[in-house]
Amino acid sequence: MKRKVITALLAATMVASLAVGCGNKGGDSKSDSSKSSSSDEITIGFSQVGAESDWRTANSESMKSTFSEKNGYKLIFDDAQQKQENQITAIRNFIQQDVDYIVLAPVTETGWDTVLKEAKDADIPVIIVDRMIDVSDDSLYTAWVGSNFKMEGQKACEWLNAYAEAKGMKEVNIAHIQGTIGASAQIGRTEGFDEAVEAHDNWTTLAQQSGEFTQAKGQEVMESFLKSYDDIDVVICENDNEAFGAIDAIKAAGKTCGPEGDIIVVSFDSVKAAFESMIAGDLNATFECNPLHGPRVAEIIQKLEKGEEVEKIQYVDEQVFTKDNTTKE
Ligand code: GZL
Repeated sequence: MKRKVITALLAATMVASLAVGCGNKGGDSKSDSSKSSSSDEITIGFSQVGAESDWRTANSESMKSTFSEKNGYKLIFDDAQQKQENQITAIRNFIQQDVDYIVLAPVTETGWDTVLKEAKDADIPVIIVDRMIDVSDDSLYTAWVGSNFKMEGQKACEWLNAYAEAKGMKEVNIAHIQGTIGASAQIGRTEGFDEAVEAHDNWTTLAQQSGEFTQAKGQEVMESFLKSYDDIDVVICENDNEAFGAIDAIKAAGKTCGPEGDIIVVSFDSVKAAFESMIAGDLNATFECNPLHGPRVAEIIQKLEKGEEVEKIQYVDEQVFTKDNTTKE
């Protein structure tokens, strides 16, 4: 609890100097100011969305391995099971425990002003990772580390356009399985997709529904799409886990998918299982969403510890993977 120790030391020093200033009334000012910090461990309270996807697991692992005891940190990790109210409770607990920093991976963009004002009033810096927050006062957070989700959506549609043209597809009928509605990853990827559909006269969105970034919901949504439409050419899934569910639904309906199949499958994240799915010939392409935020957040915290300025918005680097470069990657 480094920040707390420093605060206590400052208070002790102030009392000691006052005692000296008013004549030493037997107060042992020396012992107050000579108190060494009991620990220079930095305590981090991390509110994680949940464990809904392979991406999320990798993101949690990155934070846990970075903010380890041997690296000089005490990490208090809270899994909100995809519920904002749990994240708000966790942040309040972190404030009560007077942590040195709060890191928040917000489930959705809105609803954070009140609790982040409480953190600001408690003088605890807040770092946002992954999805963005929409607050009235951006001084409520010190920095954000994450992906450019709209660019991910644009990259996916640029790839699809080139692929469809190369295959000589006259019409491109698309089923769209979105992520958790209101999450920046869903907002950005959907924006990139919707703009691409607008720009291509031969593209049609047959259906659009949230698969909540999970495999089970992705399969359920694809099953309903397949019951309603028999002319689906492409399914765009806003994360790999939804795509795994959609692939299961396509096969259960007696159809095929992937580069040699009836339906083109496109997704986001690029988790390990997505590479395996591309090698198996089921998934056509996955657009990377880099989950390794731990080192970037640690860099920010170390700068803040030294009183240095930090960039407010920090994008992570990302690529696109298809069967052609899967084996190497
Ligand atoms: C993206 C992240 C999304 C992933 C999903 O940064 O918020 O949430 O794409 C995860 O796998 O559930």
